Amino acid sequence: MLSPVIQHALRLAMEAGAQARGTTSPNPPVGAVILDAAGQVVGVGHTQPPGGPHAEIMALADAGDKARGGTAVVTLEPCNHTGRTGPCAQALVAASVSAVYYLHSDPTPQAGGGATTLARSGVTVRQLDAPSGPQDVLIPWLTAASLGRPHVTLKFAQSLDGFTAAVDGTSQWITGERAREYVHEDRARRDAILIGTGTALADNPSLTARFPDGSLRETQPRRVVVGSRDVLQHGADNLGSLGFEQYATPEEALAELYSSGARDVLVEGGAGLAISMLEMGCVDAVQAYLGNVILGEGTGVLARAAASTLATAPRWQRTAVMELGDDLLVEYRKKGQ
Ligand code: AOF
Ligand code: ZN
Repeated sequence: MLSPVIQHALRLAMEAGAQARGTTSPNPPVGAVILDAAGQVVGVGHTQPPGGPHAEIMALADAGDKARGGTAVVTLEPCNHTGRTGPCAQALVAASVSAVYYLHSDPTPQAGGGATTLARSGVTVRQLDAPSGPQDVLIPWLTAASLGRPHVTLKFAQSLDGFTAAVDGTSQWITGERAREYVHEDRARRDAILIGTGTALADNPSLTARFPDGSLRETQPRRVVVGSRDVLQHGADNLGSLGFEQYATPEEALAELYSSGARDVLVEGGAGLAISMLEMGCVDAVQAYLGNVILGEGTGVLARAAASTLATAPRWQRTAVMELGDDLLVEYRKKGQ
């Protein structure tokens, strides 16, 4: 059993990592905590934007001399390489830390192996059990690292009875204010937002992450349109305000996004792009917003069947339920991932 001190430090490290979401790609949003020899928290840090210090370096700087003989608790195995920054494993050894606990192994061939380096230097090293759930913000980066494409979350809003638009085509206000505010908070943490050309033309969205007063949040995702129609010429002019990228197919979009550093992307529809991503097997997580309205008839979330019969339809693993005013956000993850 994990001591309550380490458990508490892990929770703090995960919270620190969560603060870095949306600012670190292609690097992971890692969190680190340093405990002194008596088990007191003396340093906390998270990954800085690419090229900046890693989480351990921030936490060690925060701890200063108090790290000597202490313990580091990190959400990712400390790196073992000199990339844009130096190896964290060496920095922990140099600071005379005597134990390191980490949550996930670093799967990248360049940076992995820090645990072995630490152990060889006489540091006690132990991998912690991963608590799965929304608080584990490294999951998208880990998925992307193992698949060689960005982690994809499919987001949609639907009525209580499962429609994403009413019979007259109105779809914008299925959920209420609190849910919409959360969407913007969530957009700011993603590397990119993807929509199809149909949605770009129908909704003329700006795809920005805003505060309730309409002002822009500090970090903005890349705005991506998938499809070959010229959306600006046909009226999607709100996209023009902050600029956007366009790719002809979902495959091309994911490949280009990954190679240019995106690891965590959100697909916001419409029905055609959503089903394409599902059919490609590229949807890793689903965010279903459930609005407090009943429509009876209307448009479905997906443009065609995703499964023809229930018996063989893949089941998803629920990871979170959130109450947002009168609406719900339910999150699911692909099973076995
Ligand atoms: C850590 N702590 O906080 C992060 C790590 O180019 P660099 O030097 O910034 O290295 C990037 C790689 O380091 C990245 O791909 C991942 O494997 C690891 N990220 N490692 O020890 C951190 N962000
Ligand atoms: Zn590092």
